[in-house]
Amino acid sequence: MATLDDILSSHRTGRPIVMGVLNVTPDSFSDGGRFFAPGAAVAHGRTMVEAGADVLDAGAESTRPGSERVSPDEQIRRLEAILPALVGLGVPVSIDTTSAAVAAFALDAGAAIINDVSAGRDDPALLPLAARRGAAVILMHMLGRPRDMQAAPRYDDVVVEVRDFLADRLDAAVAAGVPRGRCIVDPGIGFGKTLEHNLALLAGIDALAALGVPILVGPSRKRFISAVVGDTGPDQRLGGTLAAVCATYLKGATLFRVHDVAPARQALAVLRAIVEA
Ligand code: HH2
Repeated sequence: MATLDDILSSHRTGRPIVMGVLNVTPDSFSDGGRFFAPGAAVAHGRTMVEAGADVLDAGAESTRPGSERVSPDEQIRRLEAILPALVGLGVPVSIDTTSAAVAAFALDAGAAIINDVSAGRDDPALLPLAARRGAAVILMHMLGRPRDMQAAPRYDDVVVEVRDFLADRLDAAVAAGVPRGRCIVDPGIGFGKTLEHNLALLAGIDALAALGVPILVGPSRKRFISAVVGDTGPDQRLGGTLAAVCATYLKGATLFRVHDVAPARQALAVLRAIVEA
């Protein structure tokens, strides 16, 4: 079982960290509605911990392409029934939100990490909150907003632009008082990116290592997989998910946000054994 310190030093130790996705939403792209009821959500969290999740990422707002915003009050309403029980499972809990009010509520309930897909741009109070509360922060790249991000994403050099964006957001976090050692970066697979952009980022993930903080990737069940292999439903994308997890681990990513914890854990255990042989 990994501690928060294990997670934050994983880029130095090479320890692969599996983050299990828990969407408490009616509309998430791959598992919308399945874990909306509190009992089902907590049971799924327990199943993921038993399967080897090092951290659970709970979110109450879908960020799938085209999704609409969920108010902070409604996010808190969805989370209050489950967060204490999730924290009680004994692994660090991360809160997937761009709202400082929701993050503050989750930290009060025992969450340790704020996963902000806007990297502190949506709510100016979020990074100062993380600083005050000593929380770790995941800073993710996104071009545009979920409602319109897939309209026509354009980059001159996607790897360089994502790296520079994340360097700027790291500076913003540090300026707000969050120690660099409590930050994690994420290229934001599928957030304002075409297939070519996603593949270039997965292939070039080592360019982010120069930032000197752990790298998280979230390829799980995403649409780029069917863009490669032909149309498949989200729950038919495990093979593609594992390919992206393994390829990026070999290039320095150490945190993997996945829906299918046991297969990811097994793939990473074997991959690490091969690397160390
Ligand atoms: N992807 C999703 C949501 N949050 N957070 C980070 N840091 N990185 C990601 O790649 C990422 C994320 C989208 O996946 P999911 O939670 O399964 O779907 P939805 O946003 O529809 O709830």
